[in-house]
Amino acid sequence: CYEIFEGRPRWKKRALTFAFLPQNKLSDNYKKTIARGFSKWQAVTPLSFRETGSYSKADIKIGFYSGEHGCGHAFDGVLGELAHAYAPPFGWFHFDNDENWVVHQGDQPGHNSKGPTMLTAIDLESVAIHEIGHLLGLGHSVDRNAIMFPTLTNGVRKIELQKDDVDGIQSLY
Ligand code: TQI
Ligand code: ZN
Repeated sequence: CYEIFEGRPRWKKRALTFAFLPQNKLSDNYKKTIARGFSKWQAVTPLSFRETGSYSKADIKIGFYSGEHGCGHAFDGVLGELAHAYAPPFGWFHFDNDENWVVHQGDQPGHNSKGPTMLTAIDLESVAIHEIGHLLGLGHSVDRNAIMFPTLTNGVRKIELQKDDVDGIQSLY
């Protein structure tokens, strides 16, 4: 079953904006993949998500960082922590830049920024959808199939919201 954060934090408005850290200069593939994650949650809630070019004004700020990056929670290099996101109303959405991120285009895994195929590939879309759940106020689920389950099976993409995720988010919004 799903869990919501203590105190039931949630967004008080329905139209939310997100923006990518300009210095990251992310490719369109990365941006589209993360945007697709937002649209999955948008489809099952009254919330709407729109990309804005104004990073400073965006409700949700998305960035890729290595190690210490000023949010009080350092990244740890390859594997371990992959990403983290804060409960409402923070909107901090951080990815560990040291991971071997993989973006799928259609059925094919796209190439990644790090090159060597020895590194464990981490599916950007799977992680993004999970983190957006946190951004919206969901904690972890004990339902193994749920997007909000706290483990990703190696190499398995998990990009469809399950009933448990939908029940969880609909209890909040
Ligand atoms: N990052 C952790 C996570 O998002 C951070 C975290 C730990 C956390 N405990 C939390 C966030 C409690 C909110 C509330 O779960 S992670 C997965 C997994 C991670 C893990 O990098 O370990 C995914 C990020 F385990 F589900 F696969 C994304 Cl999908
Ligand atoms: Zn999590």
